[in-house]
Amino acid sequence: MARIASGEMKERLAVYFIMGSQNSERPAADVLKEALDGGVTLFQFREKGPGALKGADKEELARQLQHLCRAYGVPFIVNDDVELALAIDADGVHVGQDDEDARRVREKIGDKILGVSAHNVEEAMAAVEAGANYLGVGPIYPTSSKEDAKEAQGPDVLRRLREAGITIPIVAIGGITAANAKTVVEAGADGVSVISAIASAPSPKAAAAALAEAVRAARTR
Ligand code: 3NM
Repeated sequence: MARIASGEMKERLAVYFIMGSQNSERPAADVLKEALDGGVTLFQFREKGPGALKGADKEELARQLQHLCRAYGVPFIVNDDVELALAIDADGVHVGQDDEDARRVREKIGDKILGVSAHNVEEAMAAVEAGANYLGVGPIYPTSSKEDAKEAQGPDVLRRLREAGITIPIVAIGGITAANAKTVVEAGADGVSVISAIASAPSPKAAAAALAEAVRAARTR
């Protein structure tokens, strides 16, 4: 796989859905299928927190969700598990600041997509140096989907990163909904990353479509 071009990455980040089995009472594959029907452009398998699957069960669910993503032509990213990503030939890996070092991950995954969580200019610059294809920046708004989330930063953090000269693709995360998606894209994000706005929605399909429309409208302004 050739390393993804920045422009293509920005397009792919429009509606970035993140989910693990712990994020919905419903089967993860059902939720993901509906979300893909609604227009999700990138997916991250994040099997983390209380009740998360491990070992063979985790790999089995990963393969099932990856199969779905492939059917829709949507890249499949694995959160913080390089071995799993390599075992199933995922399209990429996402790591946070407390996970495996981004530079080491880049060495292991070659040209696969590398996403890194960054909370400030210093972390963002280090991630770019390490070879990140995109940055996940958050939490922008309060979130209840991540136990150890930092304090919400507001959309201004996106503006600060852009003003500091960070040009690589950025996806905003944390408490994002169709109602505030426009604000974060206008502040400098290329797209939005969500768990609950889709996984907890009565209709994941309608929720994904609403997010896609909000991002599209904000981008063309
Ligand atoms: N990472 P929701 S916030 C997985 O700030 C994750 O890095 C965050 O879930 C960060 O869309 C978060 O339900 C949870 O708020 C996002």
